[in-house]
Amino acid sequence: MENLPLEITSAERFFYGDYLILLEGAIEEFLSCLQMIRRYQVSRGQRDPIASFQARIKSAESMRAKLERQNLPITAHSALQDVWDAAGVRLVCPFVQNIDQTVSLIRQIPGVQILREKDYIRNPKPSGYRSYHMILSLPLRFLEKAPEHPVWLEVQLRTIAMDCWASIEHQLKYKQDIANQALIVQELKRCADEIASTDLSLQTIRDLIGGPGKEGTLCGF
Ligand code: 0O2
Repeated sequence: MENLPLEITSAERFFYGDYLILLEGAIEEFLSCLQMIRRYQVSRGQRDPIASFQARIKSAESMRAKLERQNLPITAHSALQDVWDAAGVRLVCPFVQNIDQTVSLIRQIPGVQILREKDYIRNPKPSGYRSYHMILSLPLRFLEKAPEHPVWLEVQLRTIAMDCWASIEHQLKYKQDIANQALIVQELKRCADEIASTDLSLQTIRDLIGGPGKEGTLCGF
């Protein structure tokens, strides 16, 4: 995933064509809404539940490979309608509890439509991967009329520690020619479990320290 501004090459412009602006719009709408939520939370004396974020348009190469794997037409239309992560935002939170808080804030965004949620924190993947995934869409205010189909956005939420593990594991996945694959996979899983345990300890320390930062609502006057 890339930091803003979005990194878009001629390959993505060619593949997504007229749909590219909708994907960019979906990311911008979500992030601008989220930025206001964060500012609002902080203005009310709440702690900011988000440490950092990244956004990306899935590369044309990666999207083509995914469509092919799923036996779907290799078209921009299918990329938007059948695969829902052409636009993606990753939110990185300091503490595990911030993830639940942010999910509930996202659910309250006016006009948000949630297609699917996957909780890989309470149900980690066999690799040890932990994250909370949401597929959602928001009204695109810059359009004169709503598009024929929703423009889906994948939001991944994880802690700083989970993000650290996922980034390193993602890099290592590309090294297919290494010996002892089974041992490496087992060790990575062990690291993920240890990180999860550390996350719980950090949350406990945060709770012991206390202070402001209870769960927020968007309109909780
Ligand atoms: P990228 O570069 O992040 O776009 P599918 O998308 O087909 O794999 P599904 O069920 O639609 O399957 O999506 P899933 O499994 O909920 O989430 C897929 C995304 O989650 C991946 O996107 C990764 O970003 C992340 N992810 C899932 N499992 C792992 C894992 O074991 N390790 C790491 N590091 N990341 C994981 P992409 O498309 O693979 O890549």
